[in-house]
Amino acid sequence: MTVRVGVIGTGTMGADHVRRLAHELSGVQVVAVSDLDTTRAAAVAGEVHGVRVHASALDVVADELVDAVLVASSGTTHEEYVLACLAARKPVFCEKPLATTEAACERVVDAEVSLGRRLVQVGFMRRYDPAHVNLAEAVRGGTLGTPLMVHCAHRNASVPGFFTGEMMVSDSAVHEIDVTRWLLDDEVEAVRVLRPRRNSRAPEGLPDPLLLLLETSSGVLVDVEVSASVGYGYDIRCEVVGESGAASLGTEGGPVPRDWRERFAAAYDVELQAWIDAVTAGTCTGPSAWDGYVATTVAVAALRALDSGERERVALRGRPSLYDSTG
Ligand code: ISE
Repeated sequence: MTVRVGVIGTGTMGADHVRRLAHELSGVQVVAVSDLDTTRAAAVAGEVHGVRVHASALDVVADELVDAVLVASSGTTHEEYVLACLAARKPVFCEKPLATTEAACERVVDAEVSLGRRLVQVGFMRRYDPAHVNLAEAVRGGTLGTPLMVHCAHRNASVPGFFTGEMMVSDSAVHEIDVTRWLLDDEVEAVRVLRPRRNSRAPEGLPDPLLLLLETSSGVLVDVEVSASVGYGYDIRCEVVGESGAASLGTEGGPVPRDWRERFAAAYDVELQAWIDAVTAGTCTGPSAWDGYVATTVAVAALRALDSGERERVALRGRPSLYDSTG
């Protein structure tokens, strides 16, 4: 079977995913795209044989030739498009964040729960990155002993003009929030955000860098440096310190990639192939709408902490049984 995919949003990530689906992966065909910028959508469609350009995202969802949808539009539009996919009973891969508010994420979770089966996979690609997978195996294998602390760095060489302080948390640190939960099989209970001296290379008004301190339910402390203007490249680090050992991604000291597309190219391939294979098999695996809801809830608490300068608690609702097995 070939899964016929419609892609909503043909900006940087969407265009990258169209090329990946069309040229790198198997069992899949891109058949439709849409973007607010129709010229951009037409340009991306023109690179692949047989892709229709729709005037609106909802037309992609409704297209009877589309079996499954990939949402890569801006975060504030995700809720509407994912809900439309659920209403149409179509599997949907949604780039992170699932949605930008807790309430929006909850509406997606509620809609999926009322269908009684998972259809949503969220794009937390680090769970598929070989270096992160090795680190997770080291943690789960027990050789490090009980985890005590995690040290993370998330450094961007530079960010586009529209990048805001809020995005430092909801677009960038949200990856470390998800990685923390996944690596440790633990939840974040509270968060603080500190502001070191500002990087003089940072765009006007951007609180860059930031230091997040996450506290998990079992008492692990996770520090996350988020930098937006380091200049030298895209540098992602993570070290888990346990009672009897420490392990890291093992990428430190190697060549520094330009950006996340280069750093996580292999992860995106594995992630989207896993999605296609699951759609083909009639299942849904990987990071769920629940994972998307939790990550956004922690990110929102971090934004409160950025504003208040205080320790902010994370309040999660009860997890529906649909999400009992983790991705
Ligand atoms: C971007 O939106 C991403 O998702 C990248 O993975 C992240 O590293 C970057 O900081 C974000 O802006």
